[in-house]
Amino acid sequence: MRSFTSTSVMGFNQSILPMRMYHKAKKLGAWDPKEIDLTQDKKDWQTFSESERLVALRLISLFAAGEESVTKDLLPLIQVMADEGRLEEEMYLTTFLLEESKHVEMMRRFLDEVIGITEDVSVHHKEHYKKIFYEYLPNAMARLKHDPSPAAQAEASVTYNMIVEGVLAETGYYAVHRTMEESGKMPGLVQAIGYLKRDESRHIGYGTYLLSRLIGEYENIWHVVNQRLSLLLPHAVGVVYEVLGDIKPYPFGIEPEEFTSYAQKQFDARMTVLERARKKTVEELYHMEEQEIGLVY
Ligand code: MN3
Ligand code: FE
Repeated sequence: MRSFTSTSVMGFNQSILPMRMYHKAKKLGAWDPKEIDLTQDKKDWQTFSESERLVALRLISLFAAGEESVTKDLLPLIQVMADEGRLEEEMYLTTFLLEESKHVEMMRRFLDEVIGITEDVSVHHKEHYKKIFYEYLPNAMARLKHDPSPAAQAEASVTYNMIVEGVLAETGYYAVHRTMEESGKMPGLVQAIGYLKRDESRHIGYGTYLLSRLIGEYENIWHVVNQRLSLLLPHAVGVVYEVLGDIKPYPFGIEPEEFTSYAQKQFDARMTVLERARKKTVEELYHMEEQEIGLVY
């Protein structure tokens, strides 16, 4: 029988973490990629050296397809939550999908208006990047359409939230900070990345919550999470070398090792949170605090 949360005696479960994140997202996710001023970025681009241009173009082409991937691939997870009757999670995930759309919109603006590309820039996607974005991510998310099991959900969320968002996107944002923000270049890009980081902090927070909940509810999930992580982590680290490895001297005075160790640090922080989930009750996991999942915004 069809039933409605909004007309039930209880109404929404306002106290669970995804519902609190839904309210946050409505307020904090309200920025418009169209309003970011890219005039100075365009001028700065003209002053970049060949190697600086190459690394910036690679970064943006990885970001653009990465944001497009997460926009394309999220729907099966939303469907699973809807099918499980988790209305509060579904409501949060609608903000998540809108935000990914805005991220890919923003990245295409850089390619069009700042760099002015005249060719298909997917030539910058190399072996490790392709493994993740052409294969592991779309396959793990598409699997949910016919297999919504807890193990499949965990595998999807590890790939999407922990590796793609938690390690790759975060490391990419850090790269923009180290190359552009610290040298006072590309203020539009820096401003946009500031917004992206806030949105992404909620997305990763949701993944941390989902995985914690699955780990707490089902015996075998911890093992699934660990296996998936060890499969993907080397590819995530490999992407750093694909961006920087062959450009000598390294542009903007940066070294790849700084970024691989940053990626590792991000990863360790997420693992600490997930490990804690094993000792918590399911009730506690539904009501985790924002700070516990590393949510800043
Ligand atoms: Mn994003
Ligand atoms: Fe995201």
